[in-house]
Amino acid sequence: MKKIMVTGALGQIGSELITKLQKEYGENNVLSTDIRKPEKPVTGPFEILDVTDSKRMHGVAKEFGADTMMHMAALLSAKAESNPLFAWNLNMGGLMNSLEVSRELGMQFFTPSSIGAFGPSTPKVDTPQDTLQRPTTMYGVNKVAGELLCDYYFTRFGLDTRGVRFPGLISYVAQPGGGTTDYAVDIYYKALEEGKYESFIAEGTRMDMMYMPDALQAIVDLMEADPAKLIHRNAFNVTAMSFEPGEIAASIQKHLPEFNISYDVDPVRQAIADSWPDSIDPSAAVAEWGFKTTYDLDSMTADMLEKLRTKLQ
Ligand code: AKB
Repeated sequence: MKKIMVTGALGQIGSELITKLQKEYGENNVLSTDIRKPEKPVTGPFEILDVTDSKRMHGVAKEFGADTMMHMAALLSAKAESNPLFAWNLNMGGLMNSLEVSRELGMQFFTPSSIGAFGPSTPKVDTPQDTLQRPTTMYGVNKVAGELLCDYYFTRFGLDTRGVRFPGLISYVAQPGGGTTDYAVDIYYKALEEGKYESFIAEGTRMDMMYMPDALQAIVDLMEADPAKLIHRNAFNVTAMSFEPGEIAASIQKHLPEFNISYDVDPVRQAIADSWPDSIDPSAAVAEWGFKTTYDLDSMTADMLEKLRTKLQ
């Protein structure tokens, strides 16, 4: 049975990932770590950990007997743009430490990259797995450097590194913080709470998205995949859908006909979105480890609204 250590366990992905991993591998085999104290008790073991503290990271991983590292702690795109130096130190320092600790302790390793690793000169539609990557954001620079570092640790040290390029992730459990795709989560809350939403992303701006259950399954499937079949190891394009704000609004209107969307575009987040692909091609992930999704826009909307209704009661 795996013994998995998760950094950033209280974040948007981390908080659902630990529940999924506990179901798959057992509650006591998943160690949650985060720089923050949990607001409510978490199930399973938990340790406070600042990922820039490599000594403590090593100690915590060793004491737990971890054989797998899932490094999720990172600053997202919009936040990184407002504090680029801090983003570099956290995103790159945290990644370097978690790779090093994994190398020292012989662990399997996962970290997510992002559609943010692409830039304005990348082909915008059906963005291929292997293509031009000249991002114009600090987050994107971090993600490209991170993809290369993970490849380096595999080829140089034989570390079993694996990873995906996530699109915007949508979930009802934990809110994202500081991302460009966050509008696609906010919109569901506001639809139920206020019946309207003012989007900071302009009409017509397409980005890739995925519902959280599909994202979590993708992590488990990639980590369990036969290494002999992996031509790529890190930074697999994965996506479930591509839409623009008007289309998600229309999907919500099928359940809440009175709902309406208006626009007050944030220039910083819009510029980031404009530099990212409209849609990426996940065929390498499909071919090499059987990547698949179960939710499209309408089935995700139905589930989000149902789950959020209960949550907001
Ligand atoms: C963000 O918007 O920064 C993230 C991402 C696509 O990596 N959700």
